Amino acid sequence: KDGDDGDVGVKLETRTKTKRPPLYKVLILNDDYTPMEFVVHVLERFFGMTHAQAFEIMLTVHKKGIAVVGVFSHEIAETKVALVMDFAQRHQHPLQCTMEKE
Ligand code: TYC
Repeated sequence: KDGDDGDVGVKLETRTKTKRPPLYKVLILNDDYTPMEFVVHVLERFFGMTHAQAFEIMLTVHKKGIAVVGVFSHEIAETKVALVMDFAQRHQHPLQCTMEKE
């Protein structure tokens, strides 16, 4: 006897946990040269903020040095960063925008 009775086990449970894709924070950094109005415009234009929201976040960045302006999938975050960096560069402002895994 080898202890193998030939019973074929049947898996009764299946995975119910669905893996969600990681999210990324998009951050705006302070600098000494980019005009406040330009940053407010960027936040309205690329992040759908109202003027009041945009002004508040801009002031937070101005005072604290950095702030999260949105949380997105990798592809959307990458696109936002590229659009903001391109827009700032075209207007010759040193504004920096980056992303980081949440
Ligand atoms: N510090 C800039 C100024 O005094 C304003 C500013 C705010 C720049 C936020 C960048 O992400 C920024 N003109």
